[in-house]
Amino acid sequence: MAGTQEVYDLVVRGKAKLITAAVNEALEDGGDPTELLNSMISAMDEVGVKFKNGEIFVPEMLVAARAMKKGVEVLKPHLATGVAGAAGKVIIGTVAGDLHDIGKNLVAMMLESAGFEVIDLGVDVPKEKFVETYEANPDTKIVCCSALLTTTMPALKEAVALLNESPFRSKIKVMVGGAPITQEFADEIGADAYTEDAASCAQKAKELAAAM
Ligand code: B12
Repeated sequence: MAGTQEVYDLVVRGKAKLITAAVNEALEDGGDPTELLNSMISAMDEVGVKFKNGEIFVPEMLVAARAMKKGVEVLKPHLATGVAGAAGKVIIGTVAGDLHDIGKNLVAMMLESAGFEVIDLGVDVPKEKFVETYEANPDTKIVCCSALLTTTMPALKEAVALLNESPFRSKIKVMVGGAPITQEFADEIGADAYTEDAASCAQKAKELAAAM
């Protein structure tokens, strides 16, 4: 679809000013919101490859991220389906030292769409903050931690360890994710669940919450 390709290109080129109109147009032309979202995710993959190959640098990654965020804002109402808050409360954040939030934001958006009330702690979240936020919201069912850098995988491990030591551990489920995370790592650090993407995270969260 032409609109999907255009949206992809605008993210890769970091054209935040043009993307709102392009996404709106693609939707008006009957474009599928999920397909448009997936094209933006693939665009970020291309940006990552270009960065790795030294073709672009941090500022270009940043403008691509901004463009994606703008595009996602337009898509958000088209992806939401569930009744807000009905499925329970989720705390989410990107771990200490890590500033990547696009994936975490998508997970938060999908969880909201699945009917969860999401408390989003943002990026660079100290491990204690996850615990304090639970203590202030003891009706929370799931805590989600995201890490995008191999160098912040230890911070993810520490955050999960602190949650695992907490007196309320049996009352919550801990989910982890992010590009470098694997099922094996999730098992090793004692998380309850890992999924590869935002849609499967929301699905898994629903299953976990229903079984609690
Ligand atoms: C955009 C970007 C940035 C932006 C971030 C802007 C923002 N607001 O997020 C900026 C410019 C700030 C940035 C900075 C850096 N970045 Co960067 N960045 C990226 C890039 C291109 C895209 C990330 C992204 O948004 N992907 C799209 C989203 C949708 O995917 P995702 O995050 O993986 O999320 C999905 C899943 O993982 C999952 N998920 C995510 N969280 C969770 C949580 C749970 C609970 C679950 C279940 C699932 C889940 O669901 C999501 C949706 O499906 C990646 C390359 C890549 N392909 O990942 C590099 C990349 C992650 N960055 C990298 C690097 C090296 C850096 C810097 C160190 C660069 C530097 N020299 O300064 C800094 C570090 C800053 C810091 N302290 O965090 C490397 C990491 C390498 C490594 N092995 O760790 C990558 C892989 C690029 C590369 N190929 O080299 N970056």
